[in-house]
Amino acid sequence: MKAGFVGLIGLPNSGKSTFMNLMIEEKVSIVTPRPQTTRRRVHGIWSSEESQVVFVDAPGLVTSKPGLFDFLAKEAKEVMAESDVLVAVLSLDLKSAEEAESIIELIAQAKKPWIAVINKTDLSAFSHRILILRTMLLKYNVPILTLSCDNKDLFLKEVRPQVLEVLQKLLPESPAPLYDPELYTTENIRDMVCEIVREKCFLNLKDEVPYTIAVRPIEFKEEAAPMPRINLEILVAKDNHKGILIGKSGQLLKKIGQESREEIQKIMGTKIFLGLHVSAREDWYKNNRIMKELGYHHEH
Ligand SMILES: Nc1nc2c(ncn2[C@@H]2O[C@H](COP(=O)(O)OP(=O)(O)OP(=O)(O)O)[C@@H](O)[C@H]2O)c(=O)[nH]1
Ligand SMILES: [Mg+2]
Repeated sequence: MKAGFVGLIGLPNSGKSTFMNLMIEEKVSIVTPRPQTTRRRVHGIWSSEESQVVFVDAPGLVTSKPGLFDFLAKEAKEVMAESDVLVAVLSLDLKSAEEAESIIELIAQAKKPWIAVINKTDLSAFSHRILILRTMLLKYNVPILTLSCDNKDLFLKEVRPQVLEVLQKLLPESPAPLYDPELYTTENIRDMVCEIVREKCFLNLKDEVPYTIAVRPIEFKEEAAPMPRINLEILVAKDNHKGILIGKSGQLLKKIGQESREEIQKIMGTKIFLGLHVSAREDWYKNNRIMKELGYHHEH
């Protein structure tokens, strides 16, 4: 059989997480309209009798800056190093052609089999860019798929089979699947729950506040009666962000809590108790201990 890791590499906001979720037909990676949503690599698994594709969703590539951004850049590069096949996720709403070119060059330099995905083709105002990107890719002689993640039904019916066919040709031979074919992710439930809350924070906030939000468990009792008991801490990096997140008479935090609970209940298949506690830790992303606790940490 064929099995391997397929790393999704691209600029922030190009649609990597949306693409992975659609490929495996499960929501594993959080998606928001903001760049730099994904912070850690997330595995999404697609299995059949003959093959297993382990998608590795990575943070968008950003120029290295200290702290959190430095972690994101390293994380994306590690994903490139560890993958068997790479997918360059390019989107039509990119800021400049140079940005796309630098991603393509970086991927080509990795000397691994790769394909290019040109995403967001539904944005018709940018249709002319399809040709620009195709021309840019010509010299690499790699498969190019133009697609949109906007129409789920069409994606599942037409796009997904094409992507899988192309990827299966590039995957290495393997004596057995890499993971239990029943699994669709290697993420654990705690991490998924924290990510859902971070997504709802991002979706409900404006300005720069959400970039510096992190969520971690305080209490996670799946066996509690009468229902699982989950208390989470939402870390903000500035004291004044706390009030913004909580909102007037707690309305915003309540809304974030309700939206999160609904989604968590769906994936856990049971009603839950969810408590959210906001605390300010000045510039937590510069604090190695907190970064490590949050899993934003590299061994080397
Ligand atoms: N119009 C349109 N929007 C899309 C498409 N694919 C993704 N999006 C939107 O683009 C935004 C970013 O999507 P994500 O999947 O979070 O992008 P990402 O590449 O994972 O971003 P980072 O995690 O920040 O690197 C979201 O608002 C998506 O709904 C598409 O094909 N068309
Ligand atoms: Mg993402």
